[in-house]
Amino acid sequence: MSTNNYLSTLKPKFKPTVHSLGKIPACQYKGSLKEELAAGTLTPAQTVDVLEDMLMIREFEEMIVKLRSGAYDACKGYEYRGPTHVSIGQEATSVGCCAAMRYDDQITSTHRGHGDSLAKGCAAIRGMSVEELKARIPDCKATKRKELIDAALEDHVYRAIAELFGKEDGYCKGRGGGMHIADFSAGHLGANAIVGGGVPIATGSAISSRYFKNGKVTCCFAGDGAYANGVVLESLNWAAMGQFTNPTYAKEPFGLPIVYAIINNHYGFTGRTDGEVSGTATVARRAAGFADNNMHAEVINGMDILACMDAMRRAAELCRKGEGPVLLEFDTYRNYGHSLGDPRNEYRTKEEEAAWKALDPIANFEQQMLDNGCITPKKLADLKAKVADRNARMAAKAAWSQDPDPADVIKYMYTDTRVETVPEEFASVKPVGELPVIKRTEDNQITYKDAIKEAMIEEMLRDSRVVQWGEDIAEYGGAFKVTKGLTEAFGRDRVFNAPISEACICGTAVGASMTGLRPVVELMYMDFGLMASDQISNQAAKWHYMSGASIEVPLVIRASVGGGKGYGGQHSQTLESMFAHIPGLYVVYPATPYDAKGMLKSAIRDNNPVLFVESQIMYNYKGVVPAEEYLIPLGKADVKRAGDKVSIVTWGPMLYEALKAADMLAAQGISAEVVDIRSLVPLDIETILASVRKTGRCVVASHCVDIGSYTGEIASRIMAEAFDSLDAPVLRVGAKNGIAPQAYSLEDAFLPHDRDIVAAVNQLL
Ligand SMILES: Cc1ncc(C[n+]2csc(CCOP(=O)(O)OP(=O)(O)O)c2C)c(N)n1
Repeated sequence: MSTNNYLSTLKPKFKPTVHSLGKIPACQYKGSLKEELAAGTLTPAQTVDVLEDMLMIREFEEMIVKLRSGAYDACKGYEYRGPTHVSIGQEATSVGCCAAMRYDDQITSTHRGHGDSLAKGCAAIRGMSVEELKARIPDCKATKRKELIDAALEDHVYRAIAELFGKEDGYCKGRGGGMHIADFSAGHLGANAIVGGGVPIATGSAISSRYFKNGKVTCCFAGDGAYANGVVLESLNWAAMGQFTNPTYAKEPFGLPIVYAIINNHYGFTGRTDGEVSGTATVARRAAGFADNNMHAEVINGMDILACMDAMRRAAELCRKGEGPVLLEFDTYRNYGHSLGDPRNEYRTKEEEAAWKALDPIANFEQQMLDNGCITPKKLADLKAKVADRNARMAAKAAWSQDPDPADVIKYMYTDTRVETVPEEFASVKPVGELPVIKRTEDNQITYKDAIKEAMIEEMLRDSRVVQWGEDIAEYGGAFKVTKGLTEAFGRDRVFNAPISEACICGTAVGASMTGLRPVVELMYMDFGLMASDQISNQAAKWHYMSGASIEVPLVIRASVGGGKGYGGQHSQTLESMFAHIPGLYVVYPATPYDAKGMLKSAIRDNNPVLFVESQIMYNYKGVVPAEEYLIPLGKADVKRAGDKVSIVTWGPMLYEALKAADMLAAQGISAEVVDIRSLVPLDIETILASVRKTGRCVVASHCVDIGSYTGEIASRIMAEAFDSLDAPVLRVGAKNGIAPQAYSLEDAFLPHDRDIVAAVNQLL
């Protein structure tokens, strides 16, 4: 094995000193439209564009307000059902940020994200080439750029309203709705209804940009309320970690190209961030806790589009130079309440609202445009009429457009694609060091752990998009040494240490996988997956469906189960049943070294998110594993032992108990068939049913605690689909409905054994 290139010596430093937290500038923009025009940073035509975009957003959200009271004439009779989180008052921030970025840069947004979505789409469309525009709106016959842009903007409003209305023509085919709207073709990586949920995703997309060196910046919009949430703070820590910039670790130091754009409208749902539910006067001060340069933090007047554009321009430039991450706090206001059901009077005053309304970002910018000759009063009136008319026509068209077919309710849950052929640019992988040697016995046996490592080596050699992160997985090789040697072989850009943040380990993988990487991430113990349950269950599992299949999330989460080692209640749980309950995820649990290698390779090539469960007690189990390439498809059970009197259906380490039980039953003259399902989702129910139809009796066994176990799901399907073949009810064997204890005597009593399976079979017979 090659030596570790990444070692540096830590010296004790106990000299008395005082750490300075530095300064965070606020509202320093001193420019004016006149100066921007004179400097050429803005042209009169661009001012019209950004004004049009702000008007489009205002019109869109006022439509929602009017729809609620039945006062929107354009689609009279249409009843809007859905959330009403409007961002009226915040338009300068959305449009200013998006207009100041490159058109192919990326954003993530929030439940209050109509403004961000519309702004990003507009900015992307305005930056597209004629060819890109034609590809976006193939039915449009126009050829001139200006006409194509107008048509694309109209289509943009239409598809955004259609999504809000839950229509098939919407950006996400009505599966996402306004709170989960996304348009990946315009760099919009999704709005998120989980407060803070999109922040690690944005961070992951910046990992992709850094890795691919594509110059893209991600702007992560999130509210002030979100900055109380753990996963958001964990994301800041992640983005700022030294590993990306410290030459000890980074061959080419380059900070993550991400701008955390805090939309500080001063309220969470109703809780006031400054002075009530946080202890700092500015949210931007959070940055001081994560990076010695305060992440270049600034507070910006978010009511002034010029200040927003100026800040975002500078921030994106820093990111493109490798000096990210950057944190910008946009001080702004939401004129309405949390939603239209919120009357606001319990927690804020009319005076306050009036003071902010006087700073209305649209009215003020219009005035500056008039003052500086960017627009005439007549042209301004025409522009407003054009925007209102376009929105109204598109709303009417959307309201009466086609609803998704109820028969398609679970269409798009999974994708059936995988990487059959690696594109050439990713296929020629040269390791940067020696590959770890996998030790084989004379009869070609290797350990389960090495089988996993061999799969990873093969897949990393095959496809440079396969990258890994997890706690301590670099030189140390992970808590169980599964990744030992991979950093030396492939470099720190491809195998790096994660901070202790399971939510970010999984959440960044989601963002990275949406933007071209194929991450394989490690959860040291499956129990810690609960820390990441939002990112696994609400994000990884749902984005393919919620986006109407416009994005795939090809990632693998390797989760290691500690049960059976005397590690007690928080390091021993077998939780695959819980995750199998979440539609959108694949959940697999191979039990043999042969299956582990073949299935991990399939998981890495698959374009669905896969939870790949491993067991620590099996890591040193040996089995014959060909050194050559082979794949085992996900969702295929394997009959590990044939029999005809009873079926034992199982997975994971319980397979070994089932095989011992089958031996014990054979001694009693009972022939047991052992079916290893290998994959919970997708489940190969046919192989199970075929076995049960042959034997007429079945015991389903696993290490999961019985209550809510997937064994119950399998038992109920057998009873529903093979009832006529059954000679007895299906029985289940699992761990006791308790908490894994540390004491050996107790853990032994807690976990299910061969004897429990034998007892169940005897009961059946
Ligand atoms: C994790 C989570 N907790 C609570 C909620 C309910 N909720 C929706 S919006 C919101 C307030 C969010 O405040 P902020 O991030 O400042 O955004 P704003 O609504 O002000 O735009 C809350 C508590 C949620 N959607 N997600």
